[in-house]
Amino acid sequence: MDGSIFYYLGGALVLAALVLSWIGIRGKGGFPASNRSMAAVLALFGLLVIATSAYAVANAQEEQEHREEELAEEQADAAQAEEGAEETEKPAGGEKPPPPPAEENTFELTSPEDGSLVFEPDSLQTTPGNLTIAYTNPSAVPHNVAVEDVEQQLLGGSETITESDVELQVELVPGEFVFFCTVPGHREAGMEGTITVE
Ligand SMILES: [Cu+2]
Repeated sequence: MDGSIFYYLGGALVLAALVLSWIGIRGKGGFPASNRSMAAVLALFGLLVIATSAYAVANAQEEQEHREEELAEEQADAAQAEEGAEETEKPAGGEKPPPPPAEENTFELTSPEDGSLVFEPDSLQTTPGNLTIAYTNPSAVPHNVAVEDVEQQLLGGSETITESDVELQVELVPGEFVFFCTVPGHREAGMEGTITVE
């Protein structure tokens, strides 16, 4: 229902009261002028009051209904939110969540086919845990890969290969490490790189 009708009726009521007061104050011909006009004025007031009250009541009822609808909606929303929360909680309630990133990192490492004494890439940034170095040597020049820490303690080394690949696994803690080729002269020629573990 249009609430503005209520305001119009209210306004009309106020206006009528003001006009009557004004007529009364002017006092021309006495007030009320006659019984008939008195009855008409009273009837007009009564009509306005009744109409205003009726609209007020109707409005109130409508607002009540509206509020109930809103309340129902809110409750539905709340129920949905609770369901959502339950769903997100479920995995935690059941099996233990998987441990944080398996820390099973793989480092793909190669050397040039022409036998150049370099590793590609020559640096790696990784996280603590097990690191698999998958080394491919496509050249006929024998290479291997070994890893040592900053105190030159060897963590591990692969076999020496030509035209094939090999894997080396090392367990890394946070810090700096160096990977290199142990074939005499190769490391000195530049076959080494760094591993940063954070
Ligand atoms: Cu080498």
